[in-house]
Amino acid sequence: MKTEITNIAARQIWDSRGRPTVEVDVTLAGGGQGRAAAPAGASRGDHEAIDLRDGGERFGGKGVDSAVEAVRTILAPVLLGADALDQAAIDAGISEADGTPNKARCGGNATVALSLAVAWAAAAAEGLPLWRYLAGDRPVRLPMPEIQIFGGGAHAGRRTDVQDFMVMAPRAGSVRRALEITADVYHEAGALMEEAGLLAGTADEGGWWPNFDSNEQALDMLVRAIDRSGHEPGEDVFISLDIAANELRNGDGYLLPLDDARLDGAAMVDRVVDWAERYPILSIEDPVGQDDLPHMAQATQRLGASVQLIGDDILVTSADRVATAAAAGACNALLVKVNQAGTVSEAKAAFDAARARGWATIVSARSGETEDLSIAHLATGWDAGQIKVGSFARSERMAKWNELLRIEEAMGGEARFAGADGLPASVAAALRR
Ligand code: 2PG
Ligand code: MG
Repeated sequence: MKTEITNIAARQIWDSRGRPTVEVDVTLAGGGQGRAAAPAGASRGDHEAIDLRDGGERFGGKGVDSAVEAVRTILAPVLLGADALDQAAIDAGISEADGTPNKARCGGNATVALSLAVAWAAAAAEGLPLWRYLAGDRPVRLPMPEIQIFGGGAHAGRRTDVQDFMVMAPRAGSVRRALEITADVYHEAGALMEEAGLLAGTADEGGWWPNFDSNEQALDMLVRAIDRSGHEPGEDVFISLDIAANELRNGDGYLLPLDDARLDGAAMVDRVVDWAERYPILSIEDPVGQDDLPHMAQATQRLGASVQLIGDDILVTSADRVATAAAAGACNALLVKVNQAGTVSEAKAAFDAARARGWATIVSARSGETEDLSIAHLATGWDAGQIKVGSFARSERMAKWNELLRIEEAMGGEARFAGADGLPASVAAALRR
């Protein structure tokens, strides 16, 4: 059998923050090869798969020798001889060999790199790009990018309480055009901040590291940057926020030091609704903490007709948590991070659970990344509709944007940009009105 796994190699490489991470190579009998590397989050939910780190003094405790060893001694023996085309069986084998609910034994960093490497090898054996292999015969769309302009929260020394200030261009018509528009806004925002003496460098995902005095100052400056770049805020370009409120939890409420505010859940929802009413905001991620379903439901009820409400830390790419949130009326979109689930199949199950409920789906990078291109292919091949990679600088980010350009080019006349159709149906309809 050409697609039988004959060799699995694992090694430590370095991620975009200069931290160790796991890379895996998979080789098949027919010569097909696949490679993938694990990303790493900084703002993490407690319910996501756990990365195995060595601890101790070396590399701040972040060494991955134990995770690399887990691939070699626990996971590889189970997968050698298996058929790479059967991703479901591969991932079931990985989960079984790990034996914990959150990949604590082998590490989500080990399992995700292996699971993705198998998918790449299978696609190579079929002579297909990964996105096409994943799509099969179904027509798929290019995802609409969500791109960070200012970084904050855990990605920029908590200089703003809100973690990601991003833009979306649902009417761009193509990835190519969406990236051109983003380039205009990104550079204009940098120039504006420099003029105002507020520019302090770039944050973990390549966005501008700001010296703002309030969260609203960031929103004001973003609107000005869109405007000055020659695009119309609320028409061509919209704002998307990742509040990452899990990081703001304080007792049973939320602390926003920049705004000198301590808010209970209801007041946090009020604050976000107020921003959505006063700024051209199309999407909000994690406005409350990972277990605050009641307030996520409130936010969804109040804003969901015209704003996308994404669950990240609250859903952690889990089909079960999607079901629970949906039953509570919380969220209308799922952020999909394969390493939160630990394997491609578990992430796909969460993705399918979200789509079955009419939700939108956004395939996402982590704040710690490598040159790995998997998410550009997953977002396209699964027809996710949206993708989030971080900002418009640093090659671990640009590698994904550039890969989408190549995919768009390869699709030729058949290329279709998801645009507004990638949003929840109510939000897309509101945009069309
Ligand atoms: C998020 C991600 C990406 P991290 O919160 O959505 O921005 O951050 O990878 O640090 O969890
Ligand atoms: Mg998030």
